[in-house]
Amino acid sequence: LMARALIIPGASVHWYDKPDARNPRVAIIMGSDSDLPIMKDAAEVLKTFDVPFEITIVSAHRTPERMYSYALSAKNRGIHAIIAGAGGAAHLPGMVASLTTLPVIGVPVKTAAMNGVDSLLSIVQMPKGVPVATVAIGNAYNAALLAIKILAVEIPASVTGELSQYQEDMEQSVLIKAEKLE
Ligand code: RP5
Repeated sequence: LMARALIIPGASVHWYDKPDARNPRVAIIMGSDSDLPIMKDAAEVLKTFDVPFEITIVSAHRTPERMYSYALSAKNRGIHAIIAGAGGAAHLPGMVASLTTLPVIGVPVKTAAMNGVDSLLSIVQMPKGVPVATVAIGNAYNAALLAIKILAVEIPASVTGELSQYQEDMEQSVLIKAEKLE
């Protein structure tokens, strides 16, 4: 059962390079469709940088077998990094990390009960030996940027170039604000 349901129409696959046109490089997964309003930020960033990705729902608790097969097959399918978002007892990123050698970036999704602190602690407090790179609560945006940085180690300079430009633009926007205050 290796369904790859794509839940954002038109955002399923984006490519930066013709030979890789059919190969998503980043996987965005989440425990529930209720995580989508947060996780779509990651999809938007990947689209902006023209990085091919897939996005779907994989629940550690509700679809454990799907999580298993998804995590075990991700590397062979050409995925380079997995962004996993979950809320509450957020076991998806850690469980996926335990099943693959790919880097996993965890996104703690904000919850009603504890504002996402439960999600953050569930994701960040991994045991020694099973790392998950955890971003701030709700910051799927940063998860995608980190995934792009991982990819940029070995993919065409076009993406690396765009990253440098992104960082320069960010610096300039702060410097302009600082100048206005002086
Ligand atoms: C987690 O439980 C999901 O990642 C989601 O953040 C949370 C609530 O899920 P729903 O009850 O909205 O499906 O597994």
